[in-house]
Amino acid sequence: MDIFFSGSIRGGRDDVDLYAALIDRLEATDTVLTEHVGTTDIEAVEQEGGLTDGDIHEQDVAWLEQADVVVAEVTTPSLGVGYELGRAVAWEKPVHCLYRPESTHDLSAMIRGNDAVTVTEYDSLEEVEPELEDFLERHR
Ligand code: 6K6
Repeated sequence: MDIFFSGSIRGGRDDVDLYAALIDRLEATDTVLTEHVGTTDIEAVEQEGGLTDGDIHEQDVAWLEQADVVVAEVTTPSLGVGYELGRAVAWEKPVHCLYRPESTHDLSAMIRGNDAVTVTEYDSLEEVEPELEDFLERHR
């Protein structure tokens, strides 16, 4: 199954290690189309890659369209993540958002209030794994 993993890039990289761990977990059983979201030195990769913002948008929307499901870590607020989630919902893709309530960021009502989105609150990867597995199995 193809998974679009969504996580903050220009919105802030505080959670990059967690994104990498979540992507590793998802890749144990499935294909993550957006592995770069968990890359620590993404700014350097971004500069070396020479991609324009237009290229990035075009590629990500194509991967989003290809994906069977979307998993998003939404604790660090990001315009790009919000945009991707809106498009995924419009395409009726299954969307699972992961949010850590201990954070200083409140989750947007546009995510928590959306019946088309599953939101799981958690503190650690170990805690969220069973719900993530259940979500993947339900949409396989
Ligand atoms: C090239 C190689 C590594 O990084 C790059 C360039 N940057 C991006 N590459 C791919 N996807 C990106 C890039 N910047 C943002 N995104 C997409 O937007 C990802 O799918 C993320 O889920 C989301 C993050 O949005 P912002 O607003 O936090 O940047």
